[in-house]
Amino acid sequence: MEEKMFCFQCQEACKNSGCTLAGMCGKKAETANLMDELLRQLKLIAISREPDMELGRFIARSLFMTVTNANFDNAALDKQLKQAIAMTGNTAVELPVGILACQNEDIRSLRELLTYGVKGIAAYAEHAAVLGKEDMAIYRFFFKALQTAAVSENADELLAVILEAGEVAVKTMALLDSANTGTFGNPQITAVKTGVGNRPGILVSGHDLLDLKELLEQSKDDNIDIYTHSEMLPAHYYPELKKYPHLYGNYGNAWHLQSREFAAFNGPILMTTNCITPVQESYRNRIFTTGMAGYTGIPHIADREKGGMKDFSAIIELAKKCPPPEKLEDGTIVGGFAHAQVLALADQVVSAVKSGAIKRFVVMAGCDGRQKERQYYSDVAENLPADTVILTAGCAKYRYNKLVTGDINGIPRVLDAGQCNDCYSLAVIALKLKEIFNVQDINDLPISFDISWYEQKAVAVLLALLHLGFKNLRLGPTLPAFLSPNVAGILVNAFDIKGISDCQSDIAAMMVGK
Ligand code: SF4
Ligand code: SF3
Repeated sequence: MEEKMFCFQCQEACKNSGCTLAGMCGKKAETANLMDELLRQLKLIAISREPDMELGRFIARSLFMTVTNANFDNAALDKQLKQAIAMTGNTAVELPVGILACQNEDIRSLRELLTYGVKGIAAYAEHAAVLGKEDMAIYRFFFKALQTAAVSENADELLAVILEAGEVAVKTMALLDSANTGTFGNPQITAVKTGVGNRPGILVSGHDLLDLKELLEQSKDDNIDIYTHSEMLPAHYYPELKKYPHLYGNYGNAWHLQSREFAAFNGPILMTTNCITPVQESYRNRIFTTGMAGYTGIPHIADREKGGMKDFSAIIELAKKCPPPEKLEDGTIVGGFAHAQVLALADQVVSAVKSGAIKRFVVMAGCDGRQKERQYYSDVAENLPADTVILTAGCAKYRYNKLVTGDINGIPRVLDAGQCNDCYSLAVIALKLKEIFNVQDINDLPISFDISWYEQKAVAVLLALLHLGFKNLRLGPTLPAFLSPNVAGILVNAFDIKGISDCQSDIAAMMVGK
């Protein structure tokens, strides 16, 4: 059958090869092709224009729209494409459309690895920009990376820019960390309820904390509750958000269970970023998008005017007419272990390591997904010896954050730093431990990595970890389809990246630092 589209940017690419008729994520061919056009046009902007703040921000927002499960709205993509065409300067360069236009599979693989890393960085840069923090050096890198991904036929040159993307990813996550903590305070240890109250609720998903803050402010006198979903869970850890008594709790799990959980929620749902999945009839008339998220036929809350707030009144008014959420579970999740909080506990952590009470930290950060192979991550978490501590960030945590309980001398066995971008916090913690324990090589610390990935932010985080010198990472549940055998070989040789095997073998290997 003739291919209608080609996309292999996420872990759920069809047959771990590529989606060619429609996306496993629900992306239609028309949407995929619009995204290809948009990407081509962004590359032409990078080739034909000098970088500036306005163009940098436009590129960041446009790339964010093409991240997996962020935007399925063809009209919004078409509008963005038209703006991109208007912004493009004069150039004699003619670029073909689409990934497969590059015939050499290794060059294609390197170009796409770079492009996906930059998409992830762009999403984090946009989150920081929303909070007033922008860095021209990051935007300048977008130009360089897009130019290189567009035209370079040179594997060494592409590899060099891919490694630079890791450095820029660290810089961008640091910028976002300072934007988040500067605006909302440093995350604190917090127990978050997973049950429900008896008032109507609004469910907020995605990663945009400012959207949540403005919604909390606008709804504080309306006798309704606000719940977080998936990657919004860490909002509860921030002082400037947890101070609202009607921020009730967290509802449901990671993104891929949303169709069942949104149906049961009964009230309005706000998707602030990825990950939205095909909208079901049961909640079609009460789901909204905002920011770079979008979905055809679903109301979109407009951007804020400079200095103003978004207007969430339509969602709040709808909530008042809805029944309270149906109870899915009843318990608590403890989190808030970002770098400031963990470093405040540094003495406790160091003495637990020195006494042998903590034998090893296992970083199990990243994304969750629907493939049954991801049961591996629950199994690993559950079967890790009792003297290990799991460091996590991102929606991967839902595989085990209600499963693994208990503590080691008061230090919880699962330390949740926050959203996927808060992997930065995990790196800061590791670098601090390196200093405290006075080891030469960060890989000599008792830390293992068992990372799960799904979308392109995870690619940016992976490149960031490689830049920071971490080696010997496990990456699963499958290695990316966009890595050609040769490019995968380069990563394996240079960084000891490996796929996952079975739970018991991987645990045994990790416990001896392999
Ligand atoms: Fe397929 Fe993933 Fe691309 Fe969606 S984002 S079309 S699931 S590869
Ligand atoms: Fe999750 Fe989509 Fe990646 Fe932010 S919400 S980690 S998958």
